[in-house]
Amino acid sequence: MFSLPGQRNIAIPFGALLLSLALSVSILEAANAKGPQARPNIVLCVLDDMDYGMFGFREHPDALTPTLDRLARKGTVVETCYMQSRCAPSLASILTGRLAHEHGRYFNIDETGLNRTLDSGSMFVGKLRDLGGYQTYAGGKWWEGFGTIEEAGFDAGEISGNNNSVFVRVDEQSHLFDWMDTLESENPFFIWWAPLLPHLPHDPPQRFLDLFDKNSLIVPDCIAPRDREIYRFDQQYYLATIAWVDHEIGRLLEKIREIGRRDNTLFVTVIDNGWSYECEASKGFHNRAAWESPMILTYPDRVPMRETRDHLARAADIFPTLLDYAGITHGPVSGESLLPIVKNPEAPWRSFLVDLTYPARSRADAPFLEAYSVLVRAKAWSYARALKPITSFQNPDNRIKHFYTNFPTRGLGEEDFYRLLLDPDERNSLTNTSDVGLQNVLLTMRQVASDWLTDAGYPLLRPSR
Ligand SMILES: [Ca+2]
Repeated sequence: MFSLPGQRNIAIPFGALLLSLALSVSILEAANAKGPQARPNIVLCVLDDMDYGMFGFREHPDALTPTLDRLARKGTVVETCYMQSRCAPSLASILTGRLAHEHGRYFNIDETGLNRTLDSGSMFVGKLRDLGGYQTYAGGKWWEGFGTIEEAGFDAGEISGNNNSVFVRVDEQSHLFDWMDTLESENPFFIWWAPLLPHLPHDPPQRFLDLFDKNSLIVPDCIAPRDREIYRFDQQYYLATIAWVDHEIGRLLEKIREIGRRDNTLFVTVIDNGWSYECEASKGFHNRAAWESPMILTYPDRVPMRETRDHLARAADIFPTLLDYAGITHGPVSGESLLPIVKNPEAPWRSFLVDLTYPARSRADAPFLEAYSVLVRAKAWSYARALKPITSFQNPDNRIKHFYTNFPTRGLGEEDFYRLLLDPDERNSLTNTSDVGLQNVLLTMRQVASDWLTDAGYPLLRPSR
């Protein structure tokens, strides 16, 4: 049995846990549904490149997120959802219920053709449309290798590739709202709501900048005196961009109310990957600031209000969760439906998760598929091991670098190990600890990582083109 000091001991044998992951099937909350009218409308809101701490409900000193705070109050917040460290593998895990080494979309920038194109039948959207009678819309970030969004399961949409979208940033959702006015009332709808916000460039309308007094923003101690002024400038624009997307989520909720569908709508919000001006490296690395998001679920009378869950969720859980609420069965995936723990926090659940961090860009001359590192996350602990030398020279166009943080470097085999209750920002690695208890935890994490790599068949051969 896998258990670690300082965390709730969930009695799931490791083998049984893997078996349950492999055989995950929908619990069919809505199994008694008599027809498509009984299924909930679903909105999946995917924020792009946001700091997982910059919410009012997380008591960030300066963030203004009244809409998201209201959603958190009116629903359940799963506090720790591990996504991926970059957009492409994260979005594909959301869509397929699989991890990156299973779905094959590893890289944001793929000039060598190593990313696989997702099979349209592997994504939940088509199941909602074809099996659940959903009317489906894709807004914003969609770059999953498809020629058309119809093949992926959408009826309509306004999408972008890897560039600034019109959706929300420019059109204030007018295309989506016009589509919502045409919805058939007898059938549910699904909206993939993924504007490129609060992604760079941070160029919000002036009225959102005016919400913040640059000179009164809190500056973390880690910011050097010479950098404090530029930090305040950048942070004001980032905060204002977050306030902008929060405002647009509020407009979407108002539109759902206007068409009379709010009471039967499941609204799920996550971040695709981290991004921060603060003290830690984020996007692209194997730390919490890169991988972690809260997940906010609201569904009047169906998801508990003002509750939190400390269970470890992951991006791949979204696929079975949404289909579970929709009452649609599916084949085995690696994610697990969150519905049981949303209903009952005592329900059995995973006690750790493992994944790989990939570079931003594929490399033609690599004999194997490259991964920077393997990571293991338990409630109270995090661990990572470099699977290749990580240098600041890799992927120079996409390393995380701003005035404070360069992309971190690690030697081959170098480990990070943090006790999160005492060190939530992962600053003091305990890999050389002399404490026997901590050494035992480290040995366990190390073994979990090694066993997972063996099971996954690492090193992963390059897929054939
Ligand atoms: Ca992103």
